[in-house]
Amino acid sequence: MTLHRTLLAAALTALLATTAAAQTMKAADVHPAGYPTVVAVDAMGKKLEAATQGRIKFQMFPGSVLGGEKEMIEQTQVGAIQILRTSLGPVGPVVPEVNVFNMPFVFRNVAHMRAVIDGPIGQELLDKISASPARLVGLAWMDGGSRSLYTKKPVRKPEDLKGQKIRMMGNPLFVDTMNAMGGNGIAMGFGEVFTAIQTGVVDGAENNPPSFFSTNHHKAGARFYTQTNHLIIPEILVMSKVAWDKLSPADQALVKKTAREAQMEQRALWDTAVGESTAKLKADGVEFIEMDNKAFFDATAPVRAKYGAQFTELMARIAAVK
Ligand code: BDP
Repeated sequence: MTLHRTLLAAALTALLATTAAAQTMKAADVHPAGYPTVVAVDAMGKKLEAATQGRIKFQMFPGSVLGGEKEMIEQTQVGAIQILRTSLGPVGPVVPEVNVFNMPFVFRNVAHMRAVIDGPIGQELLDKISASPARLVGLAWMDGGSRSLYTKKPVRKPEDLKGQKIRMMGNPLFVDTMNAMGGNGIAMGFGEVFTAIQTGVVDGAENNPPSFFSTNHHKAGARFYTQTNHLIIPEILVMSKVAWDKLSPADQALVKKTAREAQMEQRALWDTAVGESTAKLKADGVEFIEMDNKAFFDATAPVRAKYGAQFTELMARIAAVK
């Protein structure tokens, strides 16, 4: 009897140990299969599966099948999604400290943004996310390039945006940015923008070339792409704190290492995607309007003053990064 009990207890403990160690990680992205972020995170999943002999199983859910970005962030916070690739934009409302990267013209160009995210400031922000009450663990950065404005009517200066409704990501900072740029910012989920442009609910939106092209927003009627480069927002790979806490320290280190490799892999894929999507947009008849964006930079100074007041020191450090 006692022996039976002991054996049973041992068997139970062993069973519990394996259940605790085995994990299926659901990874999510608004972008479709083949998009640089999805390809890089998929590769990360394969590495995790191989390195753990299948103890960690990885399943990718691309194309917003698990919801819009705001909903996916919420699902990650509660542990229904384990790994999420998201723009940093909609993370701002849950971790306000990240808004320093979400400000208009905070980075001089994409190279500057990369130097910042690859360095100590980038790591500090990942750590701030992990330490915040948001129940997210910051794993790595990804590249979201530079966002510019696309509209049905040509825009060359802030005055041309008067009365135009422009879709922005869900964060009051972006609505303020568009209002300062001369238009009317409307917060809306990524998946609703095509119909909104087509039906005239909005007159345009803003994004980087790969997203502009992959969503076909030019086919919904946005034919003019004004090179404002007003937002250079890094994207981020986060893990649910719920899932993170279930990993052994060794697995946590493995997740961090493969995430960091995914960051660099995505960057190479990204540069190719920017070139290809730019060429395809042009071939489809989209007019790229090159102009001096200083008027938009100047117009957004009050937004940097308002949101940047809490980040003065950090912004000076960002500006000092070569
Ligand atoms: C894309 C980002 C994606 C955002 C989307 C948007 O990669 O994460 O959801 O913009 O505008 O560039 O919502």
